[in-house]
Amino acid sequence: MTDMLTVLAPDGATKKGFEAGLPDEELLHCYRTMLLVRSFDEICLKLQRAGRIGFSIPNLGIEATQVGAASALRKTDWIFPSYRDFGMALYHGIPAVEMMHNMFGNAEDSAKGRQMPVHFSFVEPIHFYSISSPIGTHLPHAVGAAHASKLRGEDTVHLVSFGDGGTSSLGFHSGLNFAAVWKSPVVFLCQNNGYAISCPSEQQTASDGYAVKAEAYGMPHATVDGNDLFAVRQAVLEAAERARRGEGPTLIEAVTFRMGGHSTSDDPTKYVPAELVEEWRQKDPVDRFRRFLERKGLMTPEQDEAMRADTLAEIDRAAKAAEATAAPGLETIFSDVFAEVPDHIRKQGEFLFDLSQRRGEADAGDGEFPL
Ligand SMILES: Cc1ncc(C[n+]2csc(CCOP(=O)(O)OP(=O)(O)O)c2C)c(N)n1
Repeated sequence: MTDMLTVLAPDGATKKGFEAGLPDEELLHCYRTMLLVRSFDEICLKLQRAGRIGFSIPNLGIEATQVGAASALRKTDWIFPSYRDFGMALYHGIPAVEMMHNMFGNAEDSAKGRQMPVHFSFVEPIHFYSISSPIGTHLPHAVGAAHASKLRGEDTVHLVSFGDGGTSSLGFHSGLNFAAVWKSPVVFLCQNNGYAISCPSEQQTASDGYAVKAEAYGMPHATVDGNDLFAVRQAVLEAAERARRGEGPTLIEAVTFRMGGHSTSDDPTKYVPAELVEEWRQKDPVDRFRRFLERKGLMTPEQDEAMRADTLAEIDRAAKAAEATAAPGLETIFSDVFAEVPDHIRKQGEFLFDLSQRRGEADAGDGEFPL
C-alpha cells in the first residue's frame, strides 16, 4: 500500500511539529460528536433489539473518519453520505432528535416515514443529501451536483462518502470518470473499513489498496489513517482546497475498521476473526483522541465520564421524543407526488380512508383531497 498519512499515535501523541490548527472548544466538539455517535449506536441497538425500531447501522470504529472529514467542510458545502456517516450530520449540528424521527419513521421525519431507518436527509444546517441504499448510486449524483455548482460559479465542495465495497459499483467508475474529465469540485472519500458486509478487502479488489484506483482516472489520491481524526481532516482540507481552486476531484482512502456488525441484522462473529477486532480495538479512534485531549490538559477522566453521561442522556431524550411523536398521517402515502391527484389514485385513497375509518384507525379529516 502507498504511504499512509498518520498524525496521531494510539497513545495520543502527535507527530513532532504538528499543529491541530483548531481552537480548544472545536477539539472538544470533535470529541463530543464521536461520543454522540457511540451513544446513538448504543441506544439504537437497544431499541432495535426491543422491537421499537426496525433497523440501525453501527458506526463503532469509524467515528474519526466521519468527524475528521466533516470538520474540513464549510456549512455551504454538500455531503453525499453513505449509511455509516452519522457523525457528519451530528458534527454539523443536525439535532439528534431529527435523526431519531427518521429512525422511528414518524410524522416529523424529513422523509415522512417513507424511507428506511438511517436514510436521513437534511437541508439545514448543512446540505445532507438523502442516503440511498443501492451501493454507489450517489457518486454520480454528487458529481452532477458539483458540476452544476461549478457552472453557477460557486466555490462549493461536494464530499461523497462510500465504503470499500462501493468501489466495485458502476457509480464509482462513472462518478470518478466524469468528475476527473469535468474537473468537478468533489472529494471522494472511500471508507475502507475492511469488509463489505462479510466480503473482506482481499476479495473486493486485486489493486494495492483503493486510493490507487484514482490514477486510472487521472485524479490525485491520498491514503490516510482513518482512525486518526487529524489525518483525515488534513487530507480532506487539502482536497477541498484543490476543488475550490478549480483543480478538480481527489480520491481519499481512509483505512479504518468496523468493530461492530454491518447492521443490526448482521452477526460479524461469523466472519471477522476475534483477533482482528482486538488488534483494531488498540487503535480505537475515540480512545486515541481522548488521550490527545488528556495530554493537552483539555480533559480529565472525570470530565470524560461526565461528557459520556451527557451525550447518552441527549440521545436518550431524542429517542423518547421521537418515539412519542405521532406516525405520519395516512394521506402522506398519496401526497407530494402529483400536483393534481389522478382519478385512480384518488379512488384508492378514498377506499383506504374509508376502510381505516371503519376500523377506527384514521382521524377525522384524514384523506381530504387535494392532498
Ligand atoms: C447495488 C447494491 N448491491 C448490493 C447491495 C447490498 N449491500 C448492502 S450494504 C453492502 C456492502 C457495502 O459495503 P461497503 O461499500 O464496503 O460499505 P460498508 O457497509 O462497509 O460501510 C451490500 C453488498 C446494495 N445495497 N446495493
